[in-house]
Amino acid sequence: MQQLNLFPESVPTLPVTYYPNFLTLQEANELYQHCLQLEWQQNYIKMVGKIIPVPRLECIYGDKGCDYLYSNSVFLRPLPWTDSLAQLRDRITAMTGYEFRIVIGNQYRDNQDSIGWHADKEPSMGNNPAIASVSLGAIRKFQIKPIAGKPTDFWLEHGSLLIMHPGCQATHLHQVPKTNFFVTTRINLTFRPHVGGK
Ligand SMILES: O=C(O)CCC(=O)C(=O)O
Repeated sequence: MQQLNLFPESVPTLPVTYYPNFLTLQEANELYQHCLQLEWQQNYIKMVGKIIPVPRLECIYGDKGCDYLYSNSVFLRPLPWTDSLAQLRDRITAMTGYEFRIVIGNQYRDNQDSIGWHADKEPSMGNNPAIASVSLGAIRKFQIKPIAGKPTDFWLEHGSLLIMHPGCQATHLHQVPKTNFFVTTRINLTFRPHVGGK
C-alpha cells in the first residue's frame, strides 16, 4: 500500500525555527518603545565603486571589543547592553542554548527600507553562527532560500523570534525586500555570537 505523504517535497526543510508568539503583546509593545529610543544611525556602504546609504537605520549593542565589520565596508562598534536588550539576550539563550555577544538592530522606516539577499558570514562571528532574530512593529516579508533554490516566505510578526541555526548561513541566503504596501516602522534585532572582545 502506498503511504500518504503529509510532507510533500515542495515544502522545503529549512535550517530555521519560527516562534510567532515568543513575546506577549505587552512585552513586544514595551520592547518596541524601548528600541525606538536606541542610538540609530544612518550608515553608508560601498557598492560597485559607489558609496550609498544603507536602506535602513542600524544600531549595535554588545560586549566591549566586539566590533563588527560587514560587506568589507560598514564598521559597527557596540554600545554597552541596555538592561532590556541583555534580558532579551539571556531569555533567548535560556530557550535555545545559543550564546550571543552582540545585537544588531535594523529599523525599516517604510516600504522602501529593505535588506537584499545575503548570508551573514562575517569571520568575527566564528564558524557556523546561530543568529536569533526578534521582530517588532510592522509585519514584513522575510524570504529565505538555498543558495541556488527557490525562496520560502515568512511574515515576521510583532513579538516573533526566528532562529537561524548553525549552518544556515553556509547553505542559505535571506532578505527583507522592499514592498508596494504601505507599512509603518519595523524593528528587527539580530543577536549574534562574536569571537573577539572580553
Ligand atoms: O530584518 C530582518 O528580519 C533580517 C535582518 C537581516 O537579515 C540581517 O540583519 O542580516
